[in-house]
Amino acid sequence: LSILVILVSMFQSCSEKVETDLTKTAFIPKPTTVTATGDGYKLTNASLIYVQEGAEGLLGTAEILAERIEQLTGSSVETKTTSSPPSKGVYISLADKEQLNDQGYELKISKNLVSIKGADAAGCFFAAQTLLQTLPVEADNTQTLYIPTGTITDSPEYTYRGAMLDVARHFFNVEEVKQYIDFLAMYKMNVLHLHLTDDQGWRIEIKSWPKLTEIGGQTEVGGGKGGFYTQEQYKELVEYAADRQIMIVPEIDMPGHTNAALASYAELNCDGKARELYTGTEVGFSTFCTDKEVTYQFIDDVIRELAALTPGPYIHIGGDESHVTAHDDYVYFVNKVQDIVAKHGKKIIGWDEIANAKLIDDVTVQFWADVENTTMGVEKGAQVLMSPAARAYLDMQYDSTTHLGLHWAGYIEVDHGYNWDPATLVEGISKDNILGIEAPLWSETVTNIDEVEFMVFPRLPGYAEIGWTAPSERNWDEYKTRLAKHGKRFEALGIDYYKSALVPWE
Ligand code: TNX
Repeated sequence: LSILVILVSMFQSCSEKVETDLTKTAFIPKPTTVTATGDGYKLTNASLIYVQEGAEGLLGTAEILAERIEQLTGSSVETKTTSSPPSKGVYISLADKEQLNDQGYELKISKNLVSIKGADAAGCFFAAQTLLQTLPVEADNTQTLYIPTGTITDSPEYTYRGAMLDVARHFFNVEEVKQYIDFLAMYKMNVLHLHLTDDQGWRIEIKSWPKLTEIGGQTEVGGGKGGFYTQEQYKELVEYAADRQIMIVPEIDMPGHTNAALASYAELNCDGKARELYTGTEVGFSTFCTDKEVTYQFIDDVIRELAALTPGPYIHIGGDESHVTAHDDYVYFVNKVQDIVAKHGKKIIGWDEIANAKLIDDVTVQFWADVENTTMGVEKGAQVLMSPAARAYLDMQYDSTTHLGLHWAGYIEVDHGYNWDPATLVEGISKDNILGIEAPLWSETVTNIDEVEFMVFPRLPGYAEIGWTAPSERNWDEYKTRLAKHGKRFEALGIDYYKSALVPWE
């Protein structure tokens, strides 16, 4: 009998995957500190996830965590509030004020208890994402899963860590945008910038100007049928994102990139004639009429309705590539639009060209191409959002063989996308000037979520790490070994990624 017991226990220890060194986990973004204590927390003990009483706002995080653990273990996980810290299970609570940096957390995994302490709700959610990265990507229900014990303390380098999705050139529906939000959430990104309007399409319902979507929403690049979000659908996206600690920054691009609006309403054109819908990929040929009063009535209505749908502080006014707007008209226009946005209680973000205008307080200039514009913006008191096209554009091809994407700003292999520091990239722009980082995905060549995945993965985790982890803690040779371990994660999630030869995929 004792031989049988020994055999059975040997068999069990083989089938149980016991990794007890927390420092071996391939976290992306890399946390500030990780200390291992060499033991294992049995995941099936996570049958209860507790949330500190009075902090019910954390229940959403508990539920997202519970769902994932249920998928892995096959057994159900209950979430509930408690007035005192439990001795077993998972416990999510808020740290005392000033104990942790904003969005920061402490994650303590001991033999019986996993404790998440966040500086705020965002910190708790990010800690849960870290915890999820300690779990295997797939498991069959017979396995006993252990989480290596230890402590992680963590907080981000930049408060704003985002990605943009261009839903104007090609339309992406609510389900697809939710998938994009999930991608950001996995890597602790906290902003989704939606490029809602362009020459090829107007994608957000504006009740006071219904033809924007009735006409302007009806097509896309290549002549497909386009689409738009009703205000109800848009609210659903805002909420889905907020549950994952992501704010949506909506963009109405103007005065250029406006053909879809100019096709919908004749009066927005200087000659009073409606334009034809446009399904090509040229840029810089359209402009609102900057000296007509109706233009500003229109913008006031659009911004009013959009501000009402936007709990976050920002509205993006575009402002790029207005090649057919005279310089003085452009400056006059951007000045007026800033006042309209401010009147509706929102702060302004615009592409770096807007630095040519006067710039009111609290404006953020999004650096994409022009250093001179950007430094002029800083001199005028603006903050900078770093989206250098040659480093951070998700629509740039990886190399000359990439079947999607563009290369006007160069090729961006995975190492090139990762290997830069926002605070030292541009002379005259330092960390104090920088709000954060954003990786834009323009969609002239990208038509569906599989193609989105191919352009976004595996570069997105790198941009997330640039935004989160101090530059002194980052280097490509070490990063690529962690990224390599995420390939299986992508596969398990059905993500179609670019298998860069520079990454030693496992
Ligand atoms: C430039 S980046 C644009 C977009 C294009 C993109 C393609 C910027 C502010 N404007 O209109 O989609 O290049 O890479």
